[in-house]
Amino acid sequence: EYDIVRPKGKTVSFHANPEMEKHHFGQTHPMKPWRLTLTKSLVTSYGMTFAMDNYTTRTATYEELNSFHASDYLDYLATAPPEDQPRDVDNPDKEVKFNLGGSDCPLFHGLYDYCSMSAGSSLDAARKICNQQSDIAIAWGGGLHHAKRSEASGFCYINDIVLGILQLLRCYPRVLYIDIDVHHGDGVEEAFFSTDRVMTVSFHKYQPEVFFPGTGGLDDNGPKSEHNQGAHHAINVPLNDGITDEQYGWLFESIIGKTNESFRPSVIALQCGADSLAGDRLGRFNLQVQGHGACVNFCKSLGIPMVIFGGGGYTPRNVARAWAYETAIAIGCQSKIPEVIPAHAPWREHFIHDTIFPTLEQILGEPRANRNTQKRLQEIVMHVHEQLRFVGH
Ligand code: V1S
Ligand code: CA
Ligand code: ZN
Repeated sequence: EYDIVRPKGKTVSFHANPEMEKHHFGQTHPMKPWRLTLTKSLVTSYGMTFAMDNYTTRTATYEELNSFHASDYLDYLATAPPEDQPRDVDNPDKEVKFNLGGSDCPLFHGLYDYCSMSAGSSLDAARKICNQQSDIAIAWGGGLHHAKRSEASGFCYINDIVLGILQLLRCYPRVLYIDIDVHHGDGVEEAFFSTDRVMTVSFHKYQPEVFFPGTGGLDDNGPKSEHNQGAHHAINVPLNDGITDEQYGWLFESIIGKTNESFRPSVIALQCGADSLAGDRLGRFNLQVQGHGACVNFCKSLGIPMVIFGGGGYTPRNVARAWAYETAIAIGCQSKIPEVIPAHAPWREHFIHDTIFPTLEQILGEPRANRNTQKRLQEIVMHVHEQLRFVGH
């Protein structure tokens, strides 16, 4: 019976920890960890769990987090009092130094556990790829691409992607990092800025001073010195509001196809932030579930082992739709999933918001005006292809 659902060859593993989903950033904060519960509920309702290896992940250890993050930062993260408790009079400057406790990165209850679970799922996924027990390993609870060595940023405290890639580098010579979150993957780019073993490619909305984090211009391609091994190994694809599935798909295939030929990665790390979907609370793009999923499908078609991470995504029902659809792509059953979300799906009422017959591939949100001209997109592809002339193995 398994053979009907599970296509030949590919083993997919799904890494999650239901405890992570119970944490709260605060009532008005856009990041809602329960979107992971909603995602898992759809995945289960469609019967996809039977076609994957499912793991409840452990928390990452202090030593594992320490392979990227500084000890003083981790120590403070582990002991900082939650916001509603008396302030730490001994450490007045630390919250400022580490960017903890503001509105973007609040000190909520159980923060350290939440971070260790997110990192644990990404590390477990990377290890399954390393020991070749999995061809595609999925960690929707990861993808927190803004965290720095000693600083929280943009809802991210621990950079689980950097930890996962460091793990992959122990077993594979070259890692291609691809980031389709609407924000620039600055933390991952910075961590691997000086190495030619990791190539980072981020697609994002770019409008410095207006849109977070303000970095990731077309000309930011790694260290300027040719003597630095990381030169030309950062690719940035700065976009404007309202990009469509068609334009994004063309860009993605032109850029990732060529990057794959030049860099010849041994493994792919794909951050699938769902805030690039239409109707996102923070995002500005017009991507539909199909267009977002097409990026996953294209990466899968390259036939290289892959770790898939989550990331941003602030309209929970759409995040769950996209990540359930992309789980189906990983398994290879996207054309077999029934159109209407199963009536028995727990949380189905969240999807009734759109229509009484909700589907995964719903038209999402009101479209925004498209500010991306074909001429500009062609210029971007030309620039990237020029960069890739310097990259070769
Ligand atoms: N855009 C945006 C945005 N919205 C918020 C926010 C809103 C309400 C709250 F209660 C708390 C925060 N913060 C921001 C951005 C950060 C976006 C992070 C995206 C993360 C990711 O999807 O890439 C990966 C998980 N922060 C800012 O724009 C910074 C400010 C400059 C303006 C907003 N204020 C609240 C903080 C400072
Ligand atoms: Ca991005
Ligand atoms: Zn984002």
